Amino acid sequence: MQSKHDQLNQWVNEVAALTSPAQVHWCDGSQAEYDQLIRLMLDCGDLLELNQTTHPGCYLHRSDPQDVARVEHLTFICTTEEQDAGPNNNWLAPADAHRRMDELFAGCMQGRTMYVVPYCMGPIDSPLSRCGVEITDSAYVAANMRLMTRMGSAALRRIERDGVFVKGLHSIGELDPARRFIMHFPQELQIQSYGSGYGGNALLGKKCHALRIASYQARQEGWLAEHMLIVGIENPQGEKTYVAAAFPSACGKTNLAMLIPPASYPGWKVWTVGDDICWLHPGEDGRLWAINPEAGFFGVAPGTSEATNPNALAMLNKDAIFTNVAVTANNEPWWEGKSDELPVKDWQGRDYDPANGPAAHPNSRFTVSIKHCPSYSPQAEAPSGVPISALIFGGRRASLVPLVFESFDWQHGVLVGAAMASETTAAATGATGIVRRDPMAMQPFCGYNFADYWAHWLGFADRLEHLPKVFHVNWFRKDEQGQFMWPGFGENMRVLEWIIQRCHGHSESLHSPIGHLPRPEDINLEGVDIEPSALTQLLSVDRQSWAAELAQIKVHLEQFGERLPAGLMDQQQRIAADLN
Ligand code: SAT
Ligand code: MN
Repeated sequence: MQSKHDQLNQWVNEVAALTSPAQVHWCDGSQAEYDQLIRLMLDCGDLLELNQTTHPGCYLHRSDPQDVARVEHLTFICTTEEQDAGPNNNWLAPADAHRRMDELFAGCMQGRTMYVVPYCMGPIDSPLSRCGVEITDSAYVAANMRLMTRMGSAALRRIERDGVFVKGLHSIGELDPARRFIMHFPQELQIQSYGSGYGGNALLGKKCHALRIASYQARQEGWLAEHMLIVGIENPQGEKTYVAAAFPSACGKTNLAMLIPPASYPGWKVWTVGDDICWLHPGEDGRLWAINPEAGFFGVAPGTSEATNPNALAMLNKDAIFTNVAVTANNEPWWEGKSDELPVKDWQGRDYDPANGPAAHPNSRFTVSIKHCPSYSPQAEAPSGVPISALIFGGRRASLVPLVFESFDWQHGVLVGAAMASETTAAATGATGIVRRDPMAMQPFCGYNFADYWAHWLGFADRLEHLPKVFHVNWFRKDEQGQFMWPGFGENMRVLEWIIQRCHGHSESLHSPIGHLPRPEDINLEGVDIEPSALTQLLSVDRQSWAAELAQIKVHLEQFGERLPAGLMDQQQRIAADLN
């Protein structure tokens, strides 16, 4: 097959000439094709069948043990000018990167099938959506792309109509960490990824396209591509308020996206529009409108349970691909925190032995269509998206950062996002639990210089008549005994309620140098077991520690030198002065 798009055909031919596959398959996105991909992977052992009675259509993939997370040190932004990539990215000159990648790709698909995967990020007929084509030699990637994106014929028709598309070339290569690179060429709308089959490195529609390339495009075109979940929160009167929230990887975005309000919130409901990526566009009405470019979830499995996220558990009983989870004697998927039962095989297929560490890899994942989610919002298909009333930033901070605060205005809100920090997690290779700055949860994903990115954010103040309010939350405060002070999960509804009230202009707050905080009595504690003293602590601002934090924020901002927009340092100085 060929397309009606000459440039696409030509590129596919060039890639085939470079990589020498045994055959080329253009994906149409049909169920029959998906079934065929699954059959193929079952036959070669890339997939294992899970219990088809309790989990019909569910399969397990065990990845190479050296290929289980994103590799930030091997991920590059290749712009002509190094300064355009900024201190926040690894950089290579485009010509050097191409030379290196061409060497790796030469002949790498011999004996393999080359899949041509057209996909659309966003509702297929939304003007806000963008398309791409991923060429890959991995059936696992092709199958996961069908769950994660609008993949196949409809996307190809749109590409033929639009003309433009992002070119993504991927090969698992030898799965050798020493021969692994994830390269982005934003000026060429191109991605090249070699040597990894893992989600964020290999499903190129996700972080590579929908964040790194899209953030670059968004700056040129006047919108934002963000690492945010999107939810609609419905009150008992049936009014829905949409919010988008940015948290680093593996910090609970999926859980918040499908939250079930506690029993003391009758009539409230949370609708899931997206759990990871959000494209924000200024609307003609002066509000900010959001679409979820994805069509599925690539969620962290460990910790997902009936208590923490019943909606997620309910959607994982059919048609899901699990990666690096453990299995029970009954051949069901299992991970730490799921149940008291013990697994029989760990994520590497060994007999389970606690001496080998966790049974499921800490970054084990599930892939499933968003439509399987019980709280799925049909607005996820709305071509114009949903109007956003609040943007929420959050990180994992064991100390210092209050449960919730609100910024004074947009400029302050941008500083709050730019100053975000969080403990590292297993979603990327490297040490976990170390606090690092992760501005807007985009540290691994912004496709250009953060200084320019913040300037772009600040610019929305002049372009939007109705700016969303900006909040910061922290579900992860710990006490002296190392215990979480806030119950989190469904109980986060109590914080969302205050946020919504603030958006609708009817809630009190306390002024502090770092922002508006709720008074303890503004957070509804009915039906939850929290000591009032703990809440007071969660809502307090320790001036001395915050002064030290502001000093660190200054150092963080100074890295960006001349390019840093003045407004951010003004905000830093104002807060630092207020704290004294
Ligand atoms: O691996 S992904 O990048 O797709 C998930 C994440 O780390 O957020
Ligand atoms: Mn993510």
